[in-house]
Formats: sequence, C-alpha cells, structure tokens
Amino acid sequence: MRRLPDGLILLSGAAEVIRNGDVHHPFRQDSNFLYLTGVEEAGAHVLVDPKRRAGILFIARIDANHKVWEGCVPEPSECRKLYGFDRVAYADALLKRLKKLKRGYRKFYANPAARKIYSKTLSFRKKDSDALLDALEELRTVKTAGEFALIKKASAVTAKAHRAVMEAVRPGMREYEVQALFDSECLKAGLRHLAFPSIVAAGSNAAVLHYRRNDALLKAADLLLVDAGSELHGYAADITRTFPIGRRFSALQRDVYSIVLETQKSCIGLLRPGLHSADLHRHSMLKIAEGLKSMGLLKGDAAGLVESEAVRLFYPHGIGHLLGLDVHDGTGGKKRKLQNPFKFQLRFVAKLEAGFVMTIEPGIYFIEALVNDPKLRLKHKGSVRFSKVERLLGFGGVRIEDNLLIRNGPALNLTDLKAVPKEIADIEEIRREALS
Ligand SMILES: [Mn+2]
Repeated sequence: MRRLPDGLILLSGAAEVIRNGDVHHPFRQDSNFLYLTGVEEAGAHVLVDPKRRAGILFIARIDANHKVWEGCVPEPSECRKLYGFDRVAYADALLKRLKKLKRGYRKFYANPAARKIYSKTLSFRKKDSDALLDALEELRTVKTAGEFALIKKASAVTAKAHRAVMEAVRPGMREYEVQALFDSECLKAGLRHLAFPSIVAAGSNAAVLHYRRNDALLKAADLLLVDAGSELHGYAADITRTFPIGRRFSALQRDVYSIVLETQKSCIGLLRPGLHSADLHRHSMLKIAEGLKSMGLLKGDAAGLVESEAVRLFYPHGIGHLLGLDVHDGTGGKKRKLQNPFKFQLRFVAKLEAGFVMTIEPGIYFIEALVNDPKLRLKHKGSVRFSKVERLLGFGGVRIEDNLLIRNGPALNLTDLKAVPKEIADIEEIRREALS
C-alpha cells in the first residue's frame, strides 16, 4: 500500500495444472501470492484497496462434488485466523466487488494471473503490472525474522536428509535410490515439498549442472554429488555435498575437492553487508584459477585466467544466489540494480544487505561440451593444458553449497556442519563407518 498508493492492487494465486487426463501436478502456490497471503490452496485472490486501507482475501467456494472427491477446505472464518486477514470472502463475489471499486481508481496493479482472468473488467497496463512485480521483488529480498525461521527449519531438515544419504550410500546402488532416501527424509519430517527436483549425480554425471536423470549405477571409485533441498511453506533450502561412494577420496578427488572447499570457505569469510556480488564471484574465480594452476591444468597468472574466462571452462556458474520463496530468489528489484563492473557474465548483481539469505556454492567440473568446444579450445589454448584436462573428462565434478544469512558481523551459516560436514576427514569418517 505504501509503495503503490494510487491504484487498486489485485493478485490471483496460481492455477492448478493438469499433468495428464484427470491428474493434476502437485499444487504449488505462486511465490508472490504466497508472500502476501500465506495461502497454499488453489483458487484464491487478494485485493488490496489502499484508499480504504483494506486487504481482502478471496477463496474458492467448493461444491459438494469437490467435498466428495477432494475433501473440505477452510471456511472464510477459519481463513481469517489462519492467514491473518480481517476480511475473507468467496471468489465468486470478486467480480462484483471489482466493478464497484474500479470507479474510484485510475490504476490497477495486477499480477499476470489476475490480468489473465480479469482483463475484461479492468483495463490493465503492462507498466503497472511490472511496477507491482518490482515492488514485490524489492520487499521479498530482505527476509523478516519469521521468513528466516522457515528457511532455517527447511535448511535443518535438508542437512539431516543429506546426512542420512551420506551414511546410506553403497556402491552398486542406483542414483534414484539415493534420491528416494533424501526425498523421504524430508517428507518424514513433515516437509512435503522439495524446493526443486533432487540432483543425485554419480561420477561423470556431476558434470551436468542440473542433472535430473538420476538412474545411473554408483561405483566405489567415483564421487557422488547430491544437490537437494526441501521447502517449508514455500521457503527453500538448497544444500550440496560431494563425497566418495567408497570409503575415501582418491588423491585426484582430494585435490579437486580441497580447491572447492577452500574457495567456499574463503568466500563465506568475505560475506558482509555492502559486499558486491561481482567482487565475491571474482574472488571465487581467482581461488579456483589458482587451484587449477597448482594442479597443472591452467597456466598464466590467475587474474588473467579470470579476465579471459578460461576458469569458466571448469566453473561455468555463479558463486551463489539468493534464497527465499524461490530457490533462485529475485535480486532485489530495480532500486537495487547495479552494473556488473567486470566483463564476465553474472546473473546475480547486487550489494549484500543484512537480511539476505543466500547460497555459496563454488564448483569445479570437467564438462565435455566445454573442454571439447573447438572455439573455446582455440581461445584458451595458451592457458589451458587441454591434453591433461582431457584425461579428467570422466571425473564429473565437485560442488559444495551452504545456506547463509547475511548480517552485521560474520554471516551465519544455516547449514548445520555437524549434521552434514564438508571437511575431508569428517566425510571420510562417516563413509568409513557406513561401509564397515
Ligand atoms: Mn543453489
């Protein structure tokens, strides 16, 4: 209301999506709608009337058939208590209400779902809708104590599920067995949705950044990368661990893992309000460039390897992202927009603020599509020892990811490192016990 005082604000929740025939996809509420209302049921709308300083929640009126097949949903009186709205009505009354209210307003701020449904009743302008989405992105970026508590709980459950996986993995299993274990640990804790499909990538599959096939065999000599997170009332956790499927890291695995771990810890140490995400990312690229140099895979000075993006052949993603109702949360709205001062690509460009929750997740991968790309080979022939790198193409990759709260002073790591360690000695101890 403060941000957009001159117009009527209307948001519709997400619609149910058919999977096939009579079957729907599991329902997930639109994140902006969830942020404003907390309503996780389909068929809801919210109307904000700044002139009367009123917010009204509209919920679906369900019929007897719905009650027979799907069961009941909360009545308006229960919704008032559940969601903290003074006024709750049925959605079939919304059209009439809009017709009455629209005379008092010249602007209508609506989200895309509401524009689709009510474009015959109200005249929407794209510009106004964009202003609404921008205001919401701006609001959602700094987390309140309540939001933080939900992310913290999701992160705690996620860490425990990762631990269960680390203790249960055996050579000869399939990736989907590991996925089933991770997912069921979250479900058993009452967190019924995952923030994204779990990535369980053994050996060379870890070189696929968003690998989803999850059907390969686990071999003792390989590493297993698990990137997965649960969701609580829409708030996501996102943790990655990479560990040996056998008892120990090989010398090569240890070298690669150590570079990623040192990079991750070094980046976490830099986190503070005011830090530019581009500087943070550049720091991670430098650390990885230095590490790959020490392994004899890159040559030249580290700053030059960052500048030429040679290091991106092995680390082709960002250092992290904001975490919230979307696992890749928005970066703060127009008000926070900054230039990327460097030439390398970057999606997350912002100055960190107290109240941001973000991931720190550097990685090193040996990706055939990059290593064998003729243009990249030509461009980087002076700085990449391709003959050595080619021998590592079956390796896969290593990524280590924790969830952090930015605050005054050192950042708070939400990932319980006792539950799900990342030091080599601690991981090997768990693996040794698991396989003995
Ligand atoms: Mn992530």
